[in-house]
Amino acid sequence: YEWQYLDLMRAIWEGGSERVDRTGVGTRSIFGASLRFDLSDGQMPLMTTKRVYWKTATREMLWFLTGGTNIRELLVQGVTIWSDWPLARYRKVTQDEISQEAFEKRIVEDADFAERWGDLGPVYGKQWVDWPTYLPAGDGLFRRGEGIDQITQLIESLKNNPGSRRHIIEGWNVAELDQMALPPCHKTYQFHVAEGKLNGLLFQRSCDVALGLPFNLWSAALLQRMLAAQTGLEPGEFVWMGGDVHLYLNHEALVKEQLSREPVGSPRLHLKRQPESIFDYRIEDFEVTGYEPKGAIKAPIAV
Ligand code: THF
Repeated sequence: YEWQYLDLMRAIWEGGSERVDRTGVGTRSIFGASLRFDLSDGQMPLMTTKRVYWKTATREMLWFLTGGTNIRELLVQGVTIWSDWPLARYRKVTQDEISQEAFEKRIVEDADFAERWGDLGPVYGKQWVDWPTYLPAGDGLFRRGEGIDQITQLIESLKNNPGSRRHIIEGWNVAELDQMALPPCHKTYQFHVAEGKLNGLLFQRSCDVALGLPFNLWSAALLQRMLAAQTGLEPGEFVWMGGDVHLYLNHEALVKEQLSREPVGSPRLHLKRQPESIFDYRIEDFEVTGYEPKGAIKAPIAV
C-alpha cells in the first residue's frame, strides 16, 4: 500500500508544475490525486519508509474531537506541530523575536497569554463539534443558536440510516474562514456503509505530501476506526483524494532519501478499549504493532 504514496511523491517531484504558493517557499504541484487503503484486520496507512509520529497525530485527532482550538492543549502533551502559526502571528504583531521554545513555554505556563496568543480561531475542532448557527431575532438581526455537533450527528446517521449518502463532516465554514489561522486542509470527510463495513473518504484541498500527508492519512484512518468501533461496523476501505497536491522545494533531501527506501512490514492498530462515546478515547487506548520503520527524516515546515 505504501508504494502508492511513494509513487505519488515521485510523480510530483518529477512531473509537478513549479508554482509560487502562499508561504513563498515554492512547490512542485499536481492537481487531483487519489490513494486507496484497506483497513481490514487492523491495517493502517502508516508509512514505514520514514518514522511517522503516530502518537502525535493521534493526540491531534483526539484534540479535534474535544472541539479545542488553542495550542495550549497540545503543548501540555508535548505536541508542537501547530505552534508555528500562532508564533508567526505573535512575532508579527509584537515585533518580539521570541524563540519557538520560549513562546511554547509561555503558552503552557501563562493561561492569559495562551488565551491571547494560542488560539487558532474556529478551526477543525470547533466546526466538527460546535458549528455555529444563527436564529432570526427580528428586525433583520440574528442571535447565536445552539452549535451543531457534526460528529454526534454522523454517528447517529451511521447507526440509524446507514444507506445515507450524507454521512459528512465538513470543516469548510465559508463564513468563518477569515477568522481561522489556516483554512482547513483536510476539509471534507464522507463515510459509506456497505456489507457491514464502514468505508471512509477524505477530500483534502491542499496537501504537503512530505510532512503533512503521512499525518493526514493516519489521522483519517484513525477517525474511521473509532467511528467503526462506535457504530458496530467493520473498517472497510479508506480513500484519500487531494486537490493541490505538492512537494515543497526545500523538501528535496527528504524526497530523495525517502524514495531510495523500501517499505517494511505491515503495521496494525489495536483499539484496546471501547469507550462509551467517541469523545472518551485516550492516548493509552491505541496500540500499534509491527511498526519498525526506517529512520525519521527531518524537514522544515512551510508556515
Ligand atoms: N502546513 C504545511 N505547510 N504542511 C502541513 O503538513 C500542514 N498541516 C497542518 C497545518 N498546516 C500545514 C499542521 N500539521 C508537522 C506535521 C504535521 C503538521 C505540522 C508539522 C511536522 O513537522 N512533522 C514532523 C515532526 C513531527 C513531530 O515533531 O512530532 C515530521 O517529521 O513528521 C497538515 O495537516
